[in-house]
Amino acid sequence: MGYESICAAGDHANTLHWIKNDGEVREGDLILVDAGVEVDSLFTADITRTLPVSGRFSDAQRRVYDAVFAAQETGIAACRPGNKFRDIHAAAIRVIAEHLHAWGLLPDGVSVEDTLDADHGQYHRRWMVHGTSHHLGLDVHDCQLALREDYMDAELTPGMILTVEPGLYFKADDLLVPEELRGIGVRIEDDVVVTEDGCEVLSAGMPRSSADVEAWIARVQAEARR
Ligand SMILES: [Mn+2]
Repeated sequence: MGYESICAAGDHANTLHWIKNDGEVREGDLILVDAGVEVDSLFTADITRTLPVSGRFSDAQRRVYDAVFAAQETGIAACRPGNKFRDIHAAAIRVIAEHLHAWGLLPDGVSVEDTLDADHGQYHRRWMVHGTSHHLGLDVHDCQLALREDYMDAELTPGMILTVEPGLYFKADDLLVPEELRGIGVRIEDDVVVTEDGCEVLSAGMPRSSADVEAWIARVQAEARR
């Protein structure tokens, strides 16, 4: 294992580093699995999938999942030479903010631009509490002590390996969101290598969209029954 796996069902997914990995796995809940294999070279992967325990997302779960997926797709599209590391988060968090705004979760009168304002906004951070990316290598958070100009403010260059992992987290006791969203925590994390003209998703072999995840679970369950 590349790091302590996080296996969090239901509301436990809303605790960012649920490494106790206990709790019931209930039909109708989601289970978030953040795990990576370290290979003989000592380099590690860092991948998260959020799966519906029943095999099918509920409408509310799918709405949250698809929002996170859209944010991730936008973040991945920002992984290209010429962009800065921090542009990945900026691209993904805008999509998250747009969805929260469309769902009416931002305070009255707060626009997407308002919440994205670094000094006077950031209302969305209640539900997306971490960065979208980190470098990945020998350490799961590789070079995390690097200076700002060498990390957050640095330009992406071919060969860099990064994670892209937006999420949305609605705690079971969060009275600011509709009841149907409470207890839903979703993160989707993939590993990409920056190429000459964009990036390649190294973990694309594992289904990512909600429809592909459902088809994946159905396939595994059918094989298990055989
Ligand atoms: Mn990660």
